[in-house]
Amino acid sequence: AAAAAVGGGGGEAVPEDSHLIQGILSGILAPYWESTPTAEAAISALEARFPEALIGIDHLAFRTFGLEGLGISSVAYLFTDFDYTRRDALTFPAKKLRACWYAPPDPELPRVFISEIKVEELSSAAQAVVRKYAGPPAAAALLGKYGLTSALLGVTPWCPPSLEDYETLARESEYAAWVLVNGYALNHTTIAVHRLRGLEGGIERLNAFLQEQGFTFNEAGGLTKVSPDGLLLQSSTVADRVSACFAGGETRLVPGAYIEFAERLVLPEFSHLKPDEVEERHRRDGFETASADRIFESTTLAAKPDTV
Ligand code: OOG
Ligand code: NI
Repeated sequence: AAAAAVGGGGGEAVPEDSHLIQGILSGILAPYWESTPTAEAAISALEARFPEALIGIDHLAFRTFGLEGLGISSVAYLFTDFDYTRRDALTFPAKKLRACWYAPPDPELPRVFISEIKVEELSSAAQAVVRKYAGPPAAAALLGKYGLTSALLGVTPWCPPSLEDYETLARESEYAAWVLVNGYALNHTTIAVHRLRGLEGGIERLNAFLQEQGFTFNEAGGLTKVSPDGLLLQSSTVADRVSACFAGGETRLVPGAYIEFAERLVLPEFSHLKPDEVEERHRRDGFETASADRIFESTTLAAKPDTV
């Protein structure tokens, strides 16, 4: 499917020096399209509705355990190696999370949002579960080093957990439980709504279109999350539930990945530009903590049986 494309917007050719990172990202996306039917279906619906549009990815997001060797840096190195720039740090005290986003070296590549759970702030029972699968520091460093390789292969770097351990984590942090069963799998991909040629009415119209098609959105904090400056608008589906195999041979449906939509409006200083003069750099960049806080709940909502 065209959904395999990683591409940014604009429809320009992919620069030569992006070839390898584009290939790696396509590889990381492959298991995501495979295990997230809602994402694949949303892309298909958009392609059918906007046949002339080149569907671009605004950002990709990963989740990690914030332990030495396994945290944000165990994903970030791939991007900084390919000239991404580390940008703002965001914190989510109630969820015990921190995150950082990385800007691409050219607008054809997606931004990257990487978060980690502050393991040392969890209860001792939950910490013991995380440390059991991460192993002692040297082992954890090895798992972290090959974390993205495991993402390419569609496996977790650690052994399948026991159902009991999974439930211990899930009771305390849905995020931690998500990382335990999903590992370095892509958490979500985000469609750049502002690049959808032919869309009138922006993200609100897009949400309505997808809701009419039967897609279920994360309505925590409202259907569309709007930044205080009014220039970054985001929405997301409730995560798909995926079948996870546990150490004792049990299988359960657990929250997997989801798809997000982001519309970046033109910054006031560039409002004089004609629509065809507007480039990605003229639009609101970055992320918004309050919105992100609710977008994290796209997987939490999938953990509730009544949303199946
Ligand atoms: C990340 C949630 C935040 C955004 O764009 O602000 C986010 C996650 O669920 O891991 O995606
Ligand atoms: Ni996101």
